[in-house]
Amino acid sequence: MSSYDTALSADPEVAGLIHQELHRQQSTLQLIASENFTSPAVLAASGSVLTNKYAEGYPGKRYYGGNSIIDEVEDLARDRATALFGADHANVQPHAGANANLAVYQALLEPGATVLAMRLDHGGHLTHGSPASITSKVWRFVAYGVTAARDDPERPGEVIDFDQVADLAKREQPALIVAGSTAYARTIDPHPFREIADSVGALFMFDAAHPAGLIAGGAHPSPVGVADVVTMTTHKTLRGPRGGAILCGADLAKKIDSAVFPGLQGGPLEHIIAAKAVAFAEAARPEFRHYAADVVRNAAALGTALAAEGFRLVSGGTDNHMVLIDLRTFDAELTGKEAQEVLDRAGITLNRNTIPDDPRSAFVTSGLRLGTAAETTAGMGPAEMQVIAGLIGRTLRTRSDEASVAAVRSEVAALCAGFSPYRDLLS
Ligand code: DSN
Repeated sequence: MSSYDTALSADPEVAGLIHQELHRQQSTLQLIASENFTSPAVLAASGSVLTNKYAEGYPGKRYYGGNSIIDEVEDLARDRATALFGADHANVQPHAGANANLAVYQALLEPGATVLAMRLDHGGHLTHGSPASITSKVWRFVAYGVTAARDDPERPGEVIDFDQVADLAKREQPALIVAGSTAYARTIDPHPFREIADSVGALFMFDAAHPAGLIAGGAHPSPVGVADVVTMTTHKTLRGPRGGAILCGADLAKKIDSAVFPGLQGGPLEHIIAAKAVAFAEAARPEFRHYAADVVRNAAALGTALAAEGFRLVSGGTDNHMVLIDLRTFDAELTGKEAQEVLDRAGITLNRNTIPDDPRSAFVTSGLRLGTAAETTAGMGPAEMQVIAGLIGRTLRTRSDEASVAAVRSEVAALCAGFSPYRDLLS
């Protein structure tokens, strides 16, 4: 029995659930684009005694005693983050990417200020001004989107419409322009955003929640030094614990720090900050560069294989860790909701997603979003991506036949058995 199991045996109910989830993660395919498998070192730091400590404030300026070691932990995380990304300043306290974004808005904007950000149904995030988010109640968001889809394999469209960004910026005079997305399979070049922001005197925030690991690993261009502020999550392609971080120049450091604490959050999660430090160090290693390149290569292979199954790739392909597919070319009747549910029964975990100008609601959708960050960590390569695309096609073609879906589930389990990121935790 591992020490992990020994400790958990004190609560068999929770232990049982954790084991069930561990088994699910290991025996089914994890293709949610925002998920990954952290290293055992990240898991260990997340489950450490650092969770016991109250540390409101920042290193050297805490409201509670006993923080000399905690200060070293947080300094280490900040130093590793700034070294990894080449930034002047890092705030590693945001509990999530959403908190990081809110803190930046709070630091840089007066209530009611205008912000230009990506449309939710074209790939933007809830905190980019969704009517359901507090962001839209405090600030005035104006949305830009992607260009129309084109029937031209050379220029398929559905890429960020920079003409529209420039026109809206000129007309609306935003205080802040936000780049970044949760469902956009192409590289986001920060430079055109910078030029447009400068042309209207706006600040520029790059939300790198999804590509942070690809940026750290050199597979995508870095917005650090181009944008005024970069926000990110630490748990997606960056492969750290669930959480967020903010990078900025020395000029904005004080404003950003004050906006995170005391502006938005209370006591920082120092166990998670330690785990972020572990992840930043892991991402600085040469092997992480290979990992980032492999994630992109696997997404390209998955996209090509899915297109061969009859799915339309939104924007015609992918440059990053995700593939966004339009189900309607495969089967006009099939919704994202139904596809997600039947694929779940087949052991293929992914999420339904709206596609640009989706005629169906965000709850039903015409698309699926898939990502390769987790299964690349598990060791899968282009050959497995080909197999996965075939299993997805077969499941959806035979979706009314539960025996066929069950057969796929067995094949998925057999495939996953060869790629177990947590073999030691199971033993
Ligand atoms: N839930 C995240 C994602 O899946 O992209 C965004 O918050």
